[in-house]
Order: sequence, then C-alpha cells, then structure tokens
Amino acid sequence: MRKPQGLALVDLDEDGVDVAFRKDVLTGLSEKQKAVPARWLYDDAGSQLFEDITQIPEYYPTRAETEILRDRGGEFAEAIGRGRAVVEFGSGSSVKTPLLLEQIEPAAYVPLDIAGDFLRASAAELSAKFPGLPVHPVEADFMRRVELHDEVAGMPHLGFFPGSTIGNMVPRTAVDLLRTMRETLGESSQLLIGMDLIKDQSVLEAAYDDAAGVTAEFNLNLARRINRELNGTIDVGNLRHIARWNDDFARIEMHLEAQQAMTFAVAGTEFSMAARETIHTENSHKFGRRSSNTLLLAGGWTPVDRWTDSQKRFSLILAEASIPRTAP
Ligand code: AVJ
Repeated sequence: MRKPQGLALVDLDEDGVDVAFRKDVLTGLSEKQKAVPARWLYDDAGSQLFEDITQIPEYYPTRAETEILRDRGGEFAEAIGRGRAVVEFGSGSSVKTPLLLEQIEPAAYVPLDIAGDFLRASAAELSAKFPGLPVHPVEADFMRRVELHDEVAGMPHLGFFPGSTIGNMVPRTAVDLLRTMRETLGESSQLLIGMDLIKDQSVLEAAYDDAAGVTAEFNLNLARRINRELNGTIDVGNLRHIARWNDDFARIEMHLEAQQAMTFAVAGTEFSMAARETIHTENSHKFGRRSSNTLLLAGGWTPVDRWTDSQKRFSLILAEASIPRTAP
C-alpha cells in the first residue's frame, strides 16, 4: 500500500512549500559534508520506489524478516504470551503485521503512524482480517512519547518495530527513540524489533545498489523532489547514486555524487559542488549480536530472545523494559 503524505501534520507556507523540507535542505546543503535527512526520500514517488526495492533480488531484508515471522511464530508465541496490546511503530507493513498477530493472540492492536489516511486504511484492512480484535489507530509522530487509549493503557504491551528502521538512525537518535518507546509502552512491556546484521560488504553494497537501478532511482528522486518542490535547478543527470560501506560506523551510506563540478540554486540560494563531492542522503546501520544488545540496553531494553533467518542475514530481537538500576 502506498503511503500518502500526511496533510494535517505538514506545515506549508503561502506558496505551498513544506517549510521543514526547505529548512532541512538549505541547512544540509550548507554543511561541509552536504547531507539531507533520509525522511525526505519518502514522498509518494519515493515510497513507491521503496516498495519496489523490497521486491528486487539483491534487497534481502524484507524477505529475510518475513521468513522469520513466518517460520518461527511458535517460538514468538511462547516468548510473548497471549493477551498483549501490540503497538506498531510506523504501521502498515501490511504483510508482516498479520504474520505476528495470527501467532500471538493479542488483546488489541494499536498502529501508530504520522500519515493519518494511510493509518486508517491499514487499520481497516487489519480489522477485516482479524474480526473481534480491538484496533485503536493513533495518528502520531512515534519519535515522541504517545498517550495510549484508555482501553489499552492497562494491558501489557508489545512494541513492534520491524524493517530495521532503527538502522536509519545514528546511535544517539536510536537510543532517544528506544527510551521514548519505553515511556510510551511502560514498565512491564516487551519490544520486538528488527535489526539487519553485519555481513559481507559486497552483499550489503549490492542490496543498496541493485543491478536494475531501482535504489539509484530512489536516491535520485530526492534531487528531483528538491527541484520540483523547492524551485531547484540541480542537473540530476550529473549526479550518480553511490552506496558504500562505512566500516567504522558499521553502516551503508547512500550518497549522490557530482560527476562534474556543478552549481545550482535551491529556493533562491546558490550552492556549488566540486567533481566527486557528495550529498549524504541515508544511513542504514547493521548490527552484530553485541552491538544490537548494547544499543537496546542503552535505550532501557534488556534483550531476552533473538531469531535469525536460515541464511543469518537479519535478526528479530525480543527485549523487555528492564527494571531501572541505580547500583552498582
Ligand atoms: C526502510 C530503512 C529499512 O535501510 O534498508 C532501502 C531503506 N534505502 N534501500 C533500509 C532503504 C535504500 C531501508 N529501510
């Protein structure tokens, strides 16, 4: 399902320009390493291109995570138990959610998403598949603490955050989000979170630079969006998609690289790029067993179980809100 851009939560100026987008682009292009936050990749065209990415042969994460959900359901059910309210952060992975829900006999389902239309559509779809399951959608930015409906507030909660979306964030932001989720979900809650695993560099780079060029289109769409929405004059043909492994930070980075030196304007401001200079557009962090544990613990979650697919490419981790410790 495509994710329509939320109307209500977007601040537009009198020319219909998304104020936050313009600010992020103008600020990011003024930095020494030019960078634009990855969330701006996901306009309608970008969201559709990401859907296409999940189908390409080199992009394994969606298939690997779906395999785990499909094949290890019995083990989830045992570890999670019945009667939890499932709170999904960024709802609408319309394939993955039912695979979880049909295994664990939840007491309620609470999808959280910033795009209201999309949220209501996927909530309705879910209700139809699970008659009798109370569904309470909440239109909210899950990076902030969310107040849950009274009906589910008293139930034990299971947070569900699939897709390795946590990997898009630098550790500092990821920890902030994990702590916020803990506040939203409460003391005795659990979290089931997808994290992509560190693996051979060539496999990772191929997953983010596929032969058919779909990921390149996804990345270049950002430059097209800047031209379209912010009066940009970027020569998109002079930009090349790059996906490179950064071993120090254990992440795939996507960049747009200028082939020849270039100048362009965005919303009336001039910028220049030297040949080979890049705009950094996305990070996708990958994890080992210890680094995923450390990240979760830093965010207030104690890992208690983990599952990987048969090819050991992707992990789903079950964690519990740990009791706060003051000593030693
Ligand atoms: C949507 C964040 C899970 O990092 O793998 C895929 C985004 N970017 N190909 C990922 C993405 C390029 C994707 N996530």
